Amino acid sequence: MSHLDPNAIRTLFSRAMSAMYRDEVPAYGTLLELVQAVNDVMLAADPAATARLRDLGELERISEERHGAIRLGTAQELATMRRLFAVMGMHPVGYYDLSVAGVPVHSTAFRPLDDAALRANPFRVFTSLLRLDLIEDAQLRAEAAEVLQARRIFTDDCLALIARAEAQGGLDAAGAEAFVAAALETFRWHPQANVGHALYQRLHAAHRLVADVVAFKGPHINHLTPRTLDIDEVQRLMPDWGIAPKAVIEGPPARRVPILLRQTSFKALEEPVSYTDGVTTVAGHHTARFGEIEQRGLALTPKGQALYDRLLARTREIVRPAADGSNAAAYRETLSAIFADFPDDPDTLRTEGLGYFRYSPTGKAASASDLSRDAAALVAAGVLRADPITYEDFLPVSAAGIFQSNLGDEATQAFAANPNRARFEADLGAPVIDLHQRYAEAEAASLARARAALGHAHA
Ligand code: OOG
Ligand code: NI
Repeated sequence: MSHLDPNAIRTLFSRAMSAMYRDEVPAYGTLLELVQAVNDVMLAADPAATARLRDLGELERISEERHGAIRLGTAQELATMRRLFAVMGMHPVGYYDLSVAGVPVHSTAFRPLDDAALRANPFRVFTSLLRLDLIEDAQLRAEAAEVLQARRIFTDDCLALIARAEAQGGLDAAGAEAFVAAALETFRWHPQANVGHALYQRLHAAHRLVADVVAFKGPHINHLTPRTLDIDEVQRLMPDWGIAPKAVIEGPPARRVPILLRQTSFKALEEPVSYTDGVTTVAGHHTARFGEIEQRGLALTPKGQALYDRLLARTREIVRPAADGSNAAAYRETLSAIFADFPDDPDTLRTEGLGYFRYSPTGKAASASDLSRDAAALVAAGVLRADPITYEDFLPVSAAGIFQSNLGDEATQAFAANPNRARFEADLGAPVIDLHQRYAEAEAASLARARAALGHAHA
C-alpha cells in the first residue's frame, strides 16, 4: 500500500482548516484578501526581493502559509494532539512559558522540521496547555478538572485513524482524506457550551482563558494567521478594509533586514453561545476567536536572541503599550530608538554571529587554498553566498501580547514567572525539540554541502 506523504496530508489539513475558519469567521477571509493584495503589490514593485524569495524556495509557500492556535485542558489531550500532528509531519518545537505575562498556560508549537517539509508547507499550530495549578480557588479548580476529564475532544474515527497511521507507518490517500475530515472536528467552533452559565461566569471571573478552555466541548481554533511581506502596510490598510487592528505591532521594529517575527491582530469577536447545566439554558456570549497576520525574518542565534530580549525589555521599561492605543506612537518611537543598537545589515548580523544563514556556492571558482578558509572568508571572497534562514517559531512576549489584546484589559493579571518545562514534557509524552539546535543544524548542513560542491568543482 502506498502512503501519502505527510507533507501532503498537512497541506490538505491546512486548506480544510482555512476553509472552515473562513466560513466561521468572515473577517478572516477579508484579511486573507488584504494580505494577498499587499503581497502582490510588494512582489510587483520589488523584483529583487521576488527573485530572492524564489531562490530560497519561499515564493510558492507564501500564499499557502499560515499558523493557527489552540488551547488544551488536560495532559491526555496534549499527548493525543502530539500523535495527531505527527501524522501530518508536525512536531513540538520550543517551550513557551506565558505565566510571566499573566496567562495561565504553557505552550509549544507543532510544526514541520526540515527544510524540504517547511518548503512544502510550513503550517504550524501554537498549542497551549491550561495550568489549573495557577488558579487560586481550590473548589473551582476541582470543578474545572472534573469538566475537562469528562469531555472527549477527538472523535472515535480520528483516534482509530491516528492508531492506524502509527501501526502502518502512514496513511494511504483514502485514509488521509478520512483523517483530515475527522481531525477537523476537534478544531470546530461549538455554539453550545459544555457548562451552565453560572459556572461559565465563575470560570470567567477566575481568568477569561480558563473559561475559554473549560466551558467548551473542544479546542476551537482561535485564529489562523497568514504571512505578509509588509506588515506595516497591512496594519495601515486594515481600517480601510473594515478591520480594527490592535494598537501596536508586536515584536521588533520595522528594519532593513527583518528579524524574527512581527505580528498584529484584530480583536476577538463577541459570539453568541448557549450555556446549559442540563436544567437551565441561558443565551449568552463569549469572545475568543480573532484574526492575526505575521511577517517573518531572520532566525537569531542565542546571542542574537539575548540581544533582542535585552532591547525589548529596555523598551518596555520606558513605555509599555497600552491596550487602548493611547501611547502607540511613543512605543513605536522608543522601540525604534532602542533597537538602533541591533545591527541592521546582513554582513554584520552574520559576522557577529547574531543570526543563522544558509550558505551556497556563487559559481565563482575557488582556489585550492580557499578550501581551508572559514565561511566568512569564503563569503568575503565571493565564493559563497549567505542567505538569511527564516524564523519558523514564536516569541513569548509577543504571544502574551496577542493573548492579552484578546482577553481584554481587565485580564491583565500577574502570576509569578513559573516555567515548568519538565511537567509540560511529561504531559506531552515527549521532549520538546530545541529550536536553536534546528537552525544551527540547517546552517551547518548548508555549509557542508556548499564546501563539498566547491571541493568537487575544484577536483
Ligand atoms: C495563542 C497566542 C500566541 C502567536 O502567534 O504568538 C500566538 C493563543 O491566543 O491561543 O498564536
Ligand atoms: Ni498567532
